[in-house]
Amino acid sequence: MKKSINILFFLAIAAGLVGCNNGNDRKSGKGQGGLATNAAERVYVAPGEHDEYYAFMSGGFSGQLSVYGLPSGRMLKVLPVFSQNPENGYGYTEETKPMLNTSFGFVPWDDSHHPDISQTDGVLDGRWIFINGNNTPRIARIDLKNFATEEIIEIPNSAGNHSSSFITENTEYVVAGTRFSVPIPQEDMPINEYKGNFKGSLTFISVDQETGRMGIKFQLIMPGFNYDLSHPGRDKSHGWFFFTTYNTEEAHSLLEVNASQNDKDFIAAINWKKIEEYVNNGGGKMVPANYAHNVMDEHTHTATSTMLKEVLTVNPLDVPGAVYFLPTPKSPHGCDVDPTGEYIIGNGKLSADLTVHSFTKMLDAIENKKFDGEAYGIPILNFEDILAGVVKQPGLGPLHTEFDDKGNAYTTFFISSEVVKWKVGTWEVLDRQPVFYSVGHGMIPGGNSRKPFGKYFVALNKITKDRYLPTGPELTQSAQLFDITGDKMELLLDFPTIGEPHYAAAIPADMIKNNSRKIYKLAENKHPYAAFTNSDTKVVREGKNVHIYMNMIRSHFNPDNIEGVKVGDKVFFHITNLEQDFDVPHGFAVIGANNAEMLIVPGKTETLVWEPKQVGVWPFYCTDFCSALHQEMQGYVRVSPADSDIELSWSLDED
Ligand code: RUQ
Ligand code: CUA
Repeated sequence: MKKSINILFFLAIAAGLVGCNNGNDRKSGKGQGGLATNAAERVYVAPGEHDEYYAFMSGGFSGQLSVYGLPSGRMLKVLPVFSQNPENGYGYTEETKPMLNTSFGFVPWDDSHHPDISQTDGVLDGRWIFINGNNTPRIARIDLKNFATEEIIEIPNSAGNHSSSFITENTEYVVAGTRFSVPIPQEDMPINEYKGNFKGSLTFISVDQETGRMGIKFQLIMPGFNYDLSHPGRDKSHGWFFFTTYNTEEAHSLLEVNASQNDKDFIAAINWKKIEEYVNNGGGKMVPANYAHNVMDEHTHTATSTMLKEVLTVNPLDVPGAVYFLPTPKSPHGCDVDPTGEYIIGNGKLSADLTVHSFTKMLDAIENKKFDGEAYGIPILNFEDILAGVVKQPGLGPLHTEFDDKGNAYTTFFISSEVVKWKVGTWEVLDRQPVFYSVGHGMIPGGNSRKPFGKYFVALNKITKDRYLPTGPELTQSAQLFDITGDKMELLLDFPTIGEPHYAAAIPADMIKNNSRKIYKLAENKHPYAAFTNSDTKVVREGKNVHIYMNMIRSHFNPDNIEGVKVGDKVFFHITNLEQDFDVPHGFAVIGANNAEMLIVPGKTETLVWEPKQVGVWPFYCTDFCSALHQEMQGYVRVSPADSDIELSWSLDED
């Protein structure tokens, strides 16, 4: 019982302090933390004008990624990633279903947390954005030319893929770390044998610079802690990767108490260049595994899923000098590296201060063996010898730190519900602003790269309470936009978000918009069921499978009358959108389909399966208002009894 008292006491104090610190601001949001003057003007993007930044916000439990414009806060698109999306048929069409294949079968949902945009020389380059699936461990790559998920790789030997997906400064690797330690390989064993037996994997996925293709290079098999967040070293610390840990107690029950016993947990510092070299020279152990690698082909518009059967694992003890532990107070959550690469910030959730480690001192401590014991054979560096400084009493419940272009850091505080700006190097607190309410991540465009763009800070809040019109018991979560160009942060705007955004990433619009695809060229369409001309259109029976080769153009389907389908058939509507103009998708829906509609963009072919269950004549139609004659864009399928001998036939205007 005694051990739980400390925690409760801490939380009670925390709650008390919140009350006296911010009581007034928190109620109205219009006190000293209120709105900047002329805020409306500063976020106003006139009709027809474009926003200055794209912001990509994780959807959390929606499993998606949403695209916003900044500073307006206008939502532009939801990009389907790990969850089926009836809005465009992602995860419902035959072409996209393989994207959601895993070793557990078809998994049409996930919990997406941390988007990270690809970089070249430590600067955002706008090629791809990566995001993690937390629940069934996966990493996705979204192409920022197509704004489409093009690849998903499952992570074996992982569970709660949370310290992911962060990339190195030339996008050499995207990294995935396990939150839960588990038996590796998985096996049937008593839970109370966790300690010493469960392990945590940190996975380094290489990225092909031409195609973006991902492949697991190696998995580091670490002690059974929880690996919470991570960030790459950059500039001088390029070649290293840092992961926060909690539950170094290796508790397996009532973690809120049992994983809060140690005064310090660790940041694991991983010299991935050293491990890469070891692996390139034949090091590591190939072990059996089973994980899906799903890739979308740009020309057939079809994803394939391949099950991979082995993965290269590395025991940290086999690569001396590659892994160290940096003691970090009280269950650190965020693990952030400043733009110079010198400072590594551990945001201890239960700590009163923010701890900043020095990379230079870390190297020196390694060199001079300034160790303070070891954990499972991994050296623990001496805390005082690597400490760069402490931000004293900045707030309560620090979660994440982001950086601007002027040497300042911005840390979010969940319990005291505020963002605190402090000076990197002097550790002095420069400003604090309340947020509404309970901020998780914060985001500055480029704020986790060598070149932050500054200008805005976006707070990603968990709770909105009174900020918007009530919508029943479930309220929206929200983002708050601050102008950070002056000495004081100025609140400009609240805007609602989709799902629960954990992290977000933003980039100047110019770095993406000119590259954005307008159409898929029909001439490059290699889909095996594409139908370009009237003579390509047909209906083919293969046993109980009926394949309809159809196309669409304003404002009809070809064919639009089909007979000879029977109850018990499986009907494949393969539809090619013949339009070659920007912004002319057509949709397709058929009565009683057990999936969704599909939205087909110009030049693409997509397939929806329909299993007619009732005899009759059933309509299908275009779901996207595409012309004045959109309502005319329709057709019929005649469905006859299973034993009928009506021949297949198809027509357009009785041809
Ligand atoms: S987390 S709110 Cu999933 Cu990044 Cu800290
Ligand atoms: Cu095509 Cu509406």
